Amino acid sequence: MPSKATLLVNCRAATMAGNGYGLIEDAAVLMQDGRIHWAGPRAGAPAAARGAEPHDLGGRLVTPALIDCHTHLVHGGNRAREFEARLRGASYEDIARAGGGILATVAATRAATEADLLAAALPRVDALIAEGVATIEIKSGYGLNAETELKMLRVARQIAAARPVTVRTSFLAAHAVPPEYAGRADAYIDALCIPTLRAAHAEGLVDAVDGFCEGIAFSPAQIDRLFTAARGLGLPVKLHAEQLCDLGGAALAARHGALSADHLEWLDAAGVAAMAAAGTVAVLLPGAFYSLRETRLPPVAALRAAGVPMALATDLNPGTSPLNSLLLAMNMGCTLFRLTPDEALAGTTRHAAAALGLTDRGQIAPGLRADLAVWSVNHPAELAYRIGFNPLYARIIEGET
Ligand code: DI6
Ligand code: FE
Repeated sequence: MPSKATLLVNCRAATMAGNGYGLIEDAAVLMQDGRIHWAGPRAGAPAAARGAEPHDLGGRLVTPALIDCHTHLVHGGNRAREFEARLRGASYEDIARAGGGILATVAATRAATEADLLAAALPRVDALIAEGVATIEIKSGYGLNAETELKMLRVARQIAAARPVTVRTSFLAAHAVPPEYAGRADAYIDALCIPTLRAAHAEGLVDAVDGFCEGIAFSPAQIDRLFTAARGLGLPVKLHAEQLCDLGGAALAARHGALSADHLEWLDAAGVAAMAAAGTVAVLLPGAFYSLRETRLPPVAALRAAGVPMALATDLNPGTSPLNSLLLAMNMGCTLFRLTPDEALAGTTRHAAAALGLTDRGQIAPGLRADLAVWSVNHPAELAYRIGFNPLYARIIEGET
């Protein structure tokens, strides 16, 4: 039996369908069976709205629920001591080469049980939910052995059962070379990453495959082999590319039809063109830029001019982006990267959905999931404008308030 329809009224809607906010004054949104049935000016509501239960939003703003499309929020331990070391002058690469950095988190994550990892992750998830987030991407990549990579992905799946949130997983074993394979990155990709990917996929744990293509991590040739294996399994790919140097990672990702290339501070014109041609989303991560005190900006104007969709995410991780706020990522996207506030909101809704290959959310449009956020603000620019203030009033998940 179809559920009773609900009609949101006395609100403004930023639909994020098409360019800009898609702002509708005195809007109404008709929801039924977990989906958006219709949205538009209240005066134009269809006949079906008449029998719906009205829900008065008191003049508030309704947007698509937010999507954090790049996180590493399942991990053991933290790296506050590394934060201290960097403030004393050590660079991120110095620390990584000395066996700290990612490998410190690998040791802590290997030592943790599934229950430990879940208990540590849930408060991070809850903080995102409290900001109107309804979909979260979570990567593995702090295991670097089969047992721990699978453990991380199972915990990510458990989060979706424990909280009202959609979780999309990315397999990121190609994140760093573990001590067991020191100096043997090729062997690590072929003998560990690819077989572990097959095992994780067989368990239904993988929604996409990611990698870290950097001088301190994996070469384009190594990532190319991993991506070829991923596509052989029918899995989409995405890539950490051009964060610390330009290896042509984004162009490689685009050649594999990647959903996204992420970071991109060192992206060049050829990389922009390759992403535009492939429809690959640029995921910008101002939290990492800020934490590493980087100075080289991602080529936002060139991405915009080429029509490359830009998403924004927290990159929530214990090393380079201990940023547990997507609203703050939106503010940083504007202040640090010069995105406009409507680009920032598109970057955490419509384009974030595209970065995850999700076509059923990220806009207020008929047929899409009724995952919405209701904000106590007048204008959507306020979402990116304030720093350290959360105006969320309510989250609506599949039409349920
Ligand atoms: N890029 C990042 O920003 C994180 N991983 C990656 O590939 C950093 C991960 C860490 O330092 O723990
Ligand atoms: Fe990352």
